[in-house]
Amino acid sequence: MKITVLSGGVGGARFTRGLLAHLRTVLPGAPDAPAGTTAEVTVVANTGDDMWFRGVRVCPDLDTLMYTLGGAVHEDQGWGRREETTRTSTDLAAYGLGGEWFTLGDLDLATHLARTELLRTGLGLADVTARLCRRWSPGARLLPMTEQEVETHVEVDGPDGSPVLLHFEEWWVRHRAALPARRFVQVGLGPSQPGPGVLDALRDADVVVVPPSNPVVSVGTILAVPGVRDALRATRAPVVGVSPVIGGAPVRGMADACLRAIGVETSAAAVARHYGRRDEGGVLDAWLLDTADAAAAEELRAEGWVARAVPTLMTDVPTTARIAADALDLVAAGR
Ligand code: GDP
Ligand code: FO1
Ligand code: CA
Repeated sequence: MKITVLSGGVGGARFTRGLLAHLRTVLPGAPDAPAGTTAEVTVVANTGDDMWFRGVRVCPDLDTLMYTLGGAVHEDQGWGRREETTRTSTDLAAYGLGGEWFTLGDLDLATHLARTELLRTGLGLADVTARLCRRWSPGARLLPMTEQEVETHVEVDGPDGSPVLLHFEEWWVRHRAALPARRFVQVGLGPSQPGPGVLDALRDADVVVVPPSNPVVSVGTILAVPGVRDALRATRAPVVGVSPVIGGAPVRGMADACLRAIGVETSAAAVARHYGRRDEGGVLDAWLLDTADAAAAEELRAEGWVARAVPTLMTDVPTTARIAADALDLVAAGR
């Protein structure tokens, strides 16, 4: 079975880790494995958060995926390396170059240096990512949504009221998404193309999962790459989404600020309607949401959605494996 996941950073990475754990229980050799079961997971990752910083290329969502699936992530933080130190960034700050709001950990820096060196040899980001993943064996194929430099910027009010564009990371990390966003702009999107393997991964999938990732600046950015939304709409595979909103809150992070900027309410039903159903011009066939939103599930079903409410808090890997199993089960009937 081929499964393709469209992922941002922490939410998508944790979900995919659970998905892989679930698949290990149904693969050959596992106690309850149906004969001949194989699974191949491809993750199409958002690269809109990427930026050049201190001369190196930083790819937050790809690295969060790589570290989480490779067992190296800083678990409490959700991103970056476990047992990380920040001596280099602290020392750099003494030069007063600015940009001290963004910290590159000492171990994490090795990843950015390796990536930058490989990019400089002329390799594309897909090959570079595959090369970095050789070290971490994430158990899934990680594909950048595009190899071009598409970077999300946020338009905010400048001091004199005129619009100012900030890189997404500056808005998110430095300002904690507290500056009201007028809109998101994906700089470089127009001429960009899906990365190698992305369209094939959507076309050839048996199931596509939209995990509980930020619907605006993670999944929304992937869908905005020319050709991706159409490929998702055209795939024969069922597309199931998992709500990143529980009980009107984004669980962790500031995704509500992103939803507000595009005029979408922070609720599981509103996010489902924002993605839309494929039979109505959207991208989803089914929606898994939390038991806290059972009433919303009922409402969506009355509108014709395939929707189910289950516990969706990704507290640990076994619990997340259960969520992944529920997502696959929701669309299994049509497979
Ligand atoms: P980011 O790139 O690190 O912001 O990560 P993603 O875009 O992949 O996902 C972030 C979103 O995941 C958050 O805004 C939350 O809405 C959602 N999320 C995080 N943890 C959970 C969880 O345990 N359960 C659910 N349902 N959603 C979660
Ligand atoms: N998040 C922070 O809140 N502060 C940081 O200094 C920071 C540095 C950083 C470096 C590399 C990396 O891959 C991620 C990093 N993050 C940091 C997390 C991250 O950039 C954001 O949480 C996501 O991009 C939001 O989706
Ligand atoms: Ca992200």
